[in-house]
Amino acid sequence: MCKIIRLFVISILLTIIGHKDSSAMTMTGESSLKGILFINEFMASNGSIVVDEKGDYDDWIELYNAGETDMNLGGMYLTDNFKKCAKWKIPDTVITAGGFLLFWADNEEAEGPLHTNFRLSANSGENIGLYDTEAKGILLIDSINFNAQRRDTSYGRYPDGKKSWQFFSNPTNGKANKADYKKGSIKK
Ligand SMILES: [Ca+2]
Ligand SMILES: [Ca+2]
Ligand SMILES: [Ca+2]
Repeated sequence: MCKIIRLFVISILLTIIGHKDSSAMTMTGESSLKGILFINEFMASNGSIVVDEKGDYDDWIELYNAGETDMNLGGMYLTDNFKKCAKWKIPDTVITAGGFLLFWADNEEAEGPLHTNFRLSANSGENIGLYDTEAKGILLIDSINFNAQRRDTSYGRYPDGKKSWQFFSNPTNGKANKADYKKGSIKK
C-alpha cells in the first residue's frame, strides 16, 4: 500500500521536474540499504529467555548490519503492519558495522528509546517491516511475514543476513545467530 502511493508520488515528481535520469532513485520501491541492514531474528513468545530493563519477558526484534560502516538508524521505521510502514520511528541510535541491535516489541515506549509501540503476535503470526527514513521515501529495507511462533523459541536468519529462516531453541538476542545443530550438518 505505502509502496504504491510512494511510487505514484515519485513518478509525479519526476514528471513535474522533467527528470529523466532516475538512477539516483530506487524505482523498485526498495531502499539502497536492502541487503545491508536486516531483520535478523525475533521472538514473539518470550517466556523465560531474556528480560528488558524493567524485568519484563517481552517480544524482541534483532537487527543486523552486514555493512562495513556503522549506521545511525535514527528516523527509520519498524512496524508490525505493512499498511502502516511508519508506525514506529527509531530514535537516534547506532548499529555498528557487522553488529546487532535489539529492540523490545512490548508497546511500552516509556520504558526506553528501544521499545516499540507494538507487540508481536505469536498465536496467529504477524509481520515485521523495516523502512527507511522519511527523507529517503520510507522505502522498504527488509520484511518478514511469519506464522505462529513457539514459546521461548526465536525465529531468524541463518547464517546472519541470509535468505533462509529457521527456529532457534537457543535464541541469540543481540549476537550472531547460532544453529541448533552442529555446523557442517546443515541440510539445504
Ligand atoms: Ca517492557
Ligand atoms: Ca502486533
Ligand atoms: Ca541473533
